[in-house]
Amino acid sequence: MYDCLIDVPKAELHLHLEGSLEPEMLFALAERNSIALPWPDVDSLRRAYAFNNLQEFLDLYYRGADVLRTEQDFYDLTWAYMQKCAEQNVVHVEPFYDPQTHTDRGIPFEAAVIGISTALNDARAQLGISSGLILSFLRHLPEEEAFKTLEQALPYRDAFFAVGLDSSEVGHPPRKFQRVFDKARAEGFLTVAHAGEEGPPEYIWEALDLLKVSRIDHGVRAAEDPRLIERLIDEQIPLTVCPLSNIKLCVFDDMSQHNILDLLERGVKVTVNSDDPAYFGGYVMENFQALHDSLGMTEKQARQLAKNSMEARLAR
Ligand code: ES4
Ligand code: ZN
Repeated sequence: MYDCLIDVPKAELHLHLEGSLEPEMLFALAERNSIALPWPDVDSLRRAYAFNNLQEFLDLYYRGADVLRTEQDFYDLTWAYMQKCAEQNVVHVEPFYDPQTHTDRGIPFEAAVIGISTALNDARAQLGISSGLILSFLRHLPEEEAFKTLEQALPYRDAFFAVGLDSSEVGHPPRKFQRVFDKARAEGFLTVAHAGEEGPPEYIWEALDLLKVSRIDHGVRAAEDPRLIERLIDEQIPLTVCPLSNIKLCVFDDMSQHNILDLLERGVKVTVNSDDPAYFGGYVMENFQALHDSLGMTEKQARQLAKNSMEARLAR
C-alpha cells in the first residue's frame, strides 16, 4: 500500500499547524524560550497523549502551543511540517492556525502570521509545495472575539485565503458565528468549518446554509442524516476526514468502525487528512496506512481518495 501510494500526489486540507508540534520540538522550544514544562521528558509527554474526547485533547494542545513565542518558532514549526509533506509527496497544503491561541497569551498577531507565511513561501520555492493558509476562529470564545481577530488579520490579508472554525464543537454551533463569517466573505475570504465531528448533523446543515462553507472539516456524523448525505453527494461538497484523529478522540471506537470508505463508495467527496499529526499518531501516509490495515482499503480506493484531495483544493 505504502509503495503504491507514496508516489501519488496528494493534498492535505485539514491540518492544524499547532497540532504538528512534535514533542521533541516542544521540548526544544521550551528550552530556547526558558519555559518550565510540567513533564520531565519527551516520553512522559507522549504518555499524556491519551484522550477520551475532543476537550481532553484541546486542553493539552493549548498547553503545548504555549512554547510558541517568536516568529522563528512559528517558522520552525511550519517548516518541519512542510518537510514531512515533501517526504510523503503531499504537494499542496491548506493548513489552519488559530491566531487567538497566541494573541490571548500576549504573542503579537504578526509573529505567528509572518513566521508561518515565510515558511510556506520558502516551501513553495524550495520544495515545490503549493499552499493556502486558513485563519481559524476558536468557537468556544464569543463571536465578538472572532470579529477582533478578523480585524487584526486584514493588514495581512494576502497571507490568508479562507477562514475556518475549530475548537470545542458541542454547544458552539456554526450559527453563533454567522455574522463574522458574513463579514469574512464580504472581505473576499472563502469559508470552511469543523462540523459533525462530535456535533450533530444539524451543525453541518448550519455550516452549509449559514456560513456558506466550501468544505466541511470532519463531517463524519453526516452519515446519520440521509438527506444530508444526498446533498453532500449532489453538490460534491468535500469532507476533510481525519481517521487517526477520530480514533484518538473516540469519535469511533476502533478504526474497523470508521465510515470513510462507506461514504466514499456512496459517492461523497471524502479526503484523508491528519488533523494534529504530532498528537494523533501520524501524517497523511500513516492515515492511509491505518485505513489499509483496519478497513482493507483497496489501491483503487486509495487512489480515489488522493484524487479527491487534489480536486477539493480551494487555494492556488
Ligand atoms: C482540533 Cl480535532 C480538532 N477539532 C476541533 N478543533 C481542533 N483544533 C485542533 N484540533
Ligand atoms: Zn481539525
